[in-house]
Amino acid sequence: MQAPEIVTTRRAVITGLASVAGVLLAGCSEELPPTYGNVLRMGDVLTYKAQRVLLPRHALVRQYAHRDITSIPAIGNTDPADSHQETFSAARGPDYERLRAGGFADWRLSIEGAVARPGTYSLLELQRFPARTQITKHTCEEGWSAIAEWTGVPLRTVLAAVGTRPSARFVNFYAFDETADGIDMFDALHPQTILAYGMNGRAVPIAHGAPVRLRVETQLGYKSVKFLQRIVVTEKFDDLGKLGPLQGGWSWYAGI
Ligand SMILES: Nc1nc2c(c(=O)[nH]1)N[C@H]1C(S)=C(S)[C@@H](COP(=O)(O)O)O[C@H]1N2
Ligand SMILES: [Mo]
Repeated sequence: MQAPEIVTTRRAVITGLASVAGVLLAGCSEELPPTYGNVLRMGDVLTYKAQRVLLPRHALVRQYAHRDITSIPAIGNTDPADSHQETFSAARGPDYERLRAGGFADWRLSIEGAVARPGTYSLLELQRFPARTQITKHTCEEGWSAIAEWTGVPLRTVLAAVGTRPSARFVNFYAFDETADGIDMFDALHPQTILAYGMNGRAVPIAHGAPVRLRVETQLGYKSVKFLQRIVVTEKFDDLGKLGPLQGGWSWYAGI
């Protein structure tokens, strides 16, 4: 019985935050992601409401200067419309091709699930939110790293706009290729977790995830899903089946 112990440990750490204790989930072992957490993984069991209280606890990852920017390879899928690529989606690849041909004017990011106001956002609508620009190091699980500048809207701004339900615990991201991945509320509300539409001062290039990609600066590269199509907020853990990392042998939590 590992889960109750985890909950006890985490509860001890946040002693004094009575309002947080009230929204801790108890006895939810089958809903926990398969990471054998320590206190840093408290996002796995804490709800949106609890994370709002804990927001000041977020430590920022290192940010770099313009002179530190390096070249960055395009890795994994580099064009969701290309049927020869390993993660090509017959269902969504042709949609991507059509949207790209129109300069992504018709692209809409759908945000649904445990939110009060599910809906869709155009690129322009995302760009109307206050933007954040950060120069960060991308670390790929294959062993390389690179520094680039990313501009976008903090995910937490968008989550606030759609009205994430207090009980929500995870945010899952679906791409135009056969890729999906998820993060807990702790990383979703991290100030450096952004929906990026700009890279090194220009629009995100196709190979790097156009028109909008996720940047999760606290985790390894594969969690930063490119070519975003849909975001689903959930109360329960979802391994995302064959689209997700686990069935391919990767960790769900890939903290750096
Ligand atoms: N949709 C999608 N997102 C993805 C991938 C992918 O193949 N498809 N590859 C991941 C991996 S393993 C890495 S290292 C980064 C690479 O981002 P880059 O191409 O901008 O360097 O994107 C991640 N996001
Ligand atoms: Mo990667």
